[in-house]
Amino acid sequence: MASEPPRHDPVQDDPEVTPPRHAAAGLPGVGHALRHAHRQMGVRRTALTLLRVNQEDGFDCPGCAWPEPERRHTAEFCENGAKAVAEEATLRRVGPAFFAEHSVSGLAARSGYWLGQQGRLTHPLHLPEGADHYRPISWERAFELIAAELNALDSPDEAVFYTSGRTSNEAAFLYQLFVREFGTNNLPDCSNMCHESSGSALTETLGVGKGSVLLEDLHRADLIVVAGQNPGTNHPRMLGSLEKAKRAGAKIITINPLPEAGLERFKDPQSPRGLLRGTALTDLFLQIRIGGDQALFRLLNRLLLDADANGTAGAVDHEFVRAHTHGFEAFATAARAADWERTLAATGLERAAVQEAFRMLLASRRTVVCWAMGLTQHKHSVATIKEVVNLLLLRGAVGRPGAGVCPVRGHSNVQGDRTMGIFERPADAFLDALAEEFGFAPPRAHGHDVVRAIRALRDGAAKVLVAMGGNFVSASPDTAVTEAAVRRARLTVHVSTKLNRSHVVTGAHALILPTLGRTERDVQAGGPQFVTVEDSMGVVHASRGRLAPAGPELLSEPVIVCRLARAVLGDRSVVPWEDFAVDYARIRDRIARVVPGFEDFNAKVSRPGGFTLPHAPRDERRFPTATGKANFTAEPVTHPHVPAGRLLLQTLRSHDQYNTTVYGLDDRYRGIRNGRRVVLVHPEDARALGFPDGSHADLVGEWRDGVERRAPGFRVVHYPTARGCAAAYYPETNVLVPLDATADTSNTPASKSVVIRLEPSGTEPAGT
Ligand SMILES: Nc1nc2c(c(=O)[nH]1)N[C@H]1C(S)=C(S)[C@@H](COP(=O)(O)OP(=O)(O)OC[C@H]3O[C@@H](n4cnc5c(=O)[nH]c(N)nc54)[C@H](O)[C@@H]3O)O[C@H]1N2
Ligand SMILES: Nc1nc2c(c(=O)[nH]1)N[C@H]1C(S)=C(S)[C@@H](COP(=O)(O)OP(=O)(O)OC[C@H]3O[C@@H](n4cnc5c(=O)[nH]c(N)nc54)[C@H](O)[C@@H]3O)O[C@H]1N2
Ligand SMILES: [Mo]
Repeated sequence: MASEPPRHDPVQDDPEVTPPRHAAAGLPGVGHALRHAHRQMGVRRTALTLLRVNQEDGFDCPGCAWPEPERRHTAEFCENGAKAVAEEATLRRVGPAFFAEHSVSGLAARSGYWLGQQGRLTHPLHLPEGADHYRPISWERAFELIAAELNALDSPDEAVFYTSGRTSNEAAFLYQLFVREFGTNNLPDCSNMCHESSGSALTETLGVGKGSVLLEDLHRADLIVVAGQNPGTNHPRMLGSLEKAKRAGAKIITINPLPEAGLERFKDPQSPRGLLRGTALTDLFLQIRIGGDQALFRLLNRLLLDADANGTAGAVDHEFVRAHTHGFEAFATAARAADWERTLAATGLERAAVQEAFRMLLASRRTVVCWAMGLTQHKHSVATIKEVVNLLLLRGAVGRPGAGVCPVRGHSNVQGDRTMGIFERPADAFLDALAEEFGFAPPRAHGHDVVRAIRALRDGAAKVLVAMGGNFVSASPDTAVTEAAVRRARLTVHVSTKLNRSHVVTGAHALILPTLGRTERDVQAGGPQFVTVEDSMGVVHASRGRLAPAGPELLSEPVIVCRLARAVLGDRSVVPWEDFAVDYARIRDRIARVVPGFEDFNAKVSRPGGFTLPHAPRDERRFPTATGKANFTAEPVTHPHVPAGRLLLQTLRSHDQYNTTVYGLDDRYRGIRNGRRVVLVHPEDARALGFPDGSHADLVGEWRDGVERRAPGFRVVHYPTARGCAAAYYPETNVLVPLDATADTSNTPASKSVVIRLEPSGTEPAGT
């Protein structure tokens, strides 16, 4: 039997701390996953559900976007994938009785963990203006209310339409179609806070904003660099790929301010040999200072250029540089001039370690660089990723088997959503294709990304927020500012599976529209439906849910969009919404005619394993950039400035959460149990600041606007992070990330480089 949700809300948690682990997964991981799943869905449902994850006739794991291997295990999932599935397939429910009992103001005082643990949403709900309780509402009436608000706006640009990254290709395509026919490009998405910096950097330099490697490239690489990523927690199946590459002879360099257990040693629960001994993964660990990666890659590039000048054959792939690149001279001049001492200081590394990395690079013909949020969430993230590209271009390591760029995506369909047109700055070619296919004129002016959407809500320029999934209020930066901005809205609407804080911090009135998850059967008038997703490597495949829906009232995301669009647009729409809701193959036929690479979509996706989207740099060394070549760039090297006595805080994930969804209060690999309000600080820094291990501190943000941002009551944990750095979990620390502290070009919140000071908990801030 599945157990009840927690009665007590551990808002005031009490962390226990033991030393960090040095290996990931193995039997303990499987045990944890099963215990968690049993709690949420009981033994029988657990067995039925987990066997369907990532199978060819099953559903795509809602955990992460790491691709499935060609030869799949019967259990092609991982501990954290199992937790993500259990979270959705839980037997717990929150229906009308729950909302009659709990007021919205009462729920707003609960933790996000408690809210999420209550179970699946089962009924459409309305919070009327001035009321403090959600009430059940019919779907029809809900759509009428949204239509009335949207149609009363002075301009379509006064509405904002957010998307999180679990939405299927079919739902995403319809959603952007509706939003554009309504008349705006205000389509912010979670990608704006995630890999936008990767997209910006790769589009400018390589012409395609996606990764250029397939799984087999990784398995064939000589050298894999894993920078700013914690796959043991966030992409556990990637460890299996790294292990496979290792066994074929690959070396691995890890660049991270934290020694992450998963990258040290991996015990594969799917192989008896791996379970016992495990595989040491990292050959060279570079414990970088937060934000020091651009400097490190600049030094490596300088070493390669110096070696080339000294006649080391093969240091620079001149043939590739000549044939395929642009801007080499300007870049080389800047890189040769890199000042060793100053640049090295930004990395916090020893010179010998950088030289060792350089020797490993030189020995590798096929190099892949993988990265995630540790590279994308800084002010200089785009410049950092461009420096990574410079290195790979020097080595001719793009469009060569076993080599390339590998931004590792987060949400399971975040890449697909963007391919489907969820983008506030759509390309003209995409809009032309939409216009041609459907016969209306899409708006051309660019829309709001997440940060600009928050400003528009704050300033009263946006009045309606519609969210297709996600948890806008908790995922966004500057919690106090964001919550106040959202509360100014006329109407907030969330299409959701689980209760979260965005349902209780609302506009004047609010709607919750409950939807099917990936694991659930989706039957429409045209028969059983499946949807499609695109993984981190551009492979598109089908996903079929098998479980009975969490309640009879639920509608699928595509149907919600179709009915919403009809209610809002009425006869003025030229799109056959009702047809699309009958059979999703009809949506795919339209996608096939609008989105390049999807020709013959329905036929291709019915093949086992799906199909791989074309990628010009990978497939033909063709670079669709402004210059028609792969672009070297020469950005000035910078790093975050940290005044004396201050720390640079990164806000990251524990092992027991999925973004704002908290599964539990443990972070097993880091040795933290039963609590989330911890701040990890190097022992010497902590002592110098007067904080012994186990003492309590408020984290106080320091930003040029002088506004005090405070996250109170964190247990100080002495931890082997890089000097001058600190780490604490998101979303508890989002209150510290200023709305205006964003990455250049991509506008991604700089949530991995927040300057803070520690103050003893409970004391008044100076001057008050
Ligand atoms: N179980 C689980 N899986 C997930 C998620 C989840 O929350 N839970 N989230 C999903 C999503 S949306 C995403 S985007 C991904 C996120 O996957 P990750 O990017 O792995 O997530 P974070 O926890 O933010 O970890 C960032 C890593 O970068 C390191 N880092 C921080 N700053 C720097 C820096 O300046 N330089 C370098 N080199 N490293 C740095 C941190 O120490 C940490 O190891 O995971 C996806 N998968
Ligand atoms: N400080 C800080 N802030 C960050 C980050 C960080 O590292 N540090 N990371 C950023 C990143 S990388 C990301 S991607 C964002 C994440 O931002 P979001 O994607 O907005 O947040 P999630 O927590 O993933 O959203 C969880 C909610 O999605 C809903 N949901 C789950 N499955 C489905 C589904 O199938 N359909 C629908 N309609 N709803 C569903 C549930 O109601 C659940 O409560 O946060 C960003 N914010
Ligand atoms: Mo993400």
